[in-house]
Amino acid sequence: MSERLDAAGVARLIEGLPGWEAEGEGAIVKEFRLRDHVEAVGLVVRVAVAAEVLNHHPEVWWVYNRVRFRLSTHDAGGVTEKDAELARRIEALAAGG
Ligand code: H2B
Repeated sequence: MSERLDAAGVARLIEGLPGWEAEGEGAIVKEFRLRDHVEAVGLVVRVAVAAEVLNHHPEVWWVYNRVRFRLSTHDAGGVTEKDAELARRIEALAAGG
């Protein structure tokens, strides 16, 4: 199991992840605004596949063209390197990669 980051560790992590915010020490979140609903569907499905590959799954809030991902490692009770990896993957997918 990955170890949970403390507040300083979470702060360092999101420095390298533009637009991501810490929700205390417990989670990191980012909301994406896509061109339209279909673009949002595409991002959600790509992230779902990536999450399955990584065996690490985001919470997803989704309304029309807005998608918000909340990442936390339940097993560790906070943010870990697994969340960092998934956030980096989400960034790449949102950028079209
Ligand atoms: N996703 C997240 N976000 N946190 C977890 O602790 C987690 C997960 N655990 N996906 C995984 C699956 C676990 O349930 C399986 C058994 O490895």
